[in-house]
This record gives sequence, structure tokens and C-alpha cells, in this order.
Amino acid sequence: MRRLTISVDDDLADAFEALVQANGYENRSEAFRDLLREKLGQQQLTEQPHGPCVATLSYVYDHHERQLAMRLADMQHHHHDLTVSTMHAHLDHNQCIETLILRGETGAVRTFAQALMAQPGVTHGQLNVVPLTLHSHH
Ligand code: NI
Repeated sequence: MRRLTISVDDDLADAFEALVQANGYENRSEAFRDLLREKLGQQQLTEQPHGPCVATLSYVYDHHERQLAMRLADMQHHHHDLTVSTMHAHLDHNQCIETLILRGETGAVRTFAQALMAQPGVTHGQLNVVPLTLHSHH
């Protein structure tokens, strides 16, 4: 661990302090580390769009929609190399939520996630991609 001393404008310092408070960080260092990791992760995904990643994909769907549940399961089987796990919860009489952990080449993961989210009856789809090589020192 190294200590960094940085100087920022008053306005920026106030905004940072507000962000720390609003997001419930215990200290500024953890808030700054998260901002930096997010930026580095984005940069890595831009520079190496085909590197390895892990990702979570969540979406809501209506299991009464014709064939949809089966189609989603079929797609996951077809991409079993990318699908690490699937968690399913029944929200009410009609609605289900699924969260998938995906792992693989970033482009392939994105394409697969997009195909799932694009299915008619699938809503609120959201993909969070985490580049893997950031953690190569482990
Ligand atoms: Ni269900």
C-alpha cells in the first residue's frame, strides 16, 4: 500500500466529499479506489475489447410468455462455455428474475448477453462486465 497526496480545486473537493457521503463510504480512500478501479476497468475494456472477463447479467421476464422460459434455458445450454451459473427467483405469479454469472471473451459475453436481453418478454436487462486481467497480480 502506498500513500498518494493529491491536490484538487475546492469545488471538486466538495463534490468528492458529497459523493463519499451519498454512497456511504467509510473513508475517502475507499471512494477514490473505487473511482480509479472503475476508470481503469473501462479503459481496459476499451483498449482490450476481446480480453477475458467475468460478468453478471440480470433481467426480468414473464414465464407465461410463450416458450420464453424454455428458449432462455436453451440459449444458456448452447452457451454453457460462457454460463457459469444462473440464479432464478419467482417474483410473483407471472414474473421471474434471473441473474447469470458469465465468463469468457468479452465480445462473446456481450453478444450472448445482448441476445438474451433482446428476447421478446425479457425486460430490465443489465450487464456488468469486469475485465479479468486487472487482477492478474493475484
Ligand atoms: Ni420463476
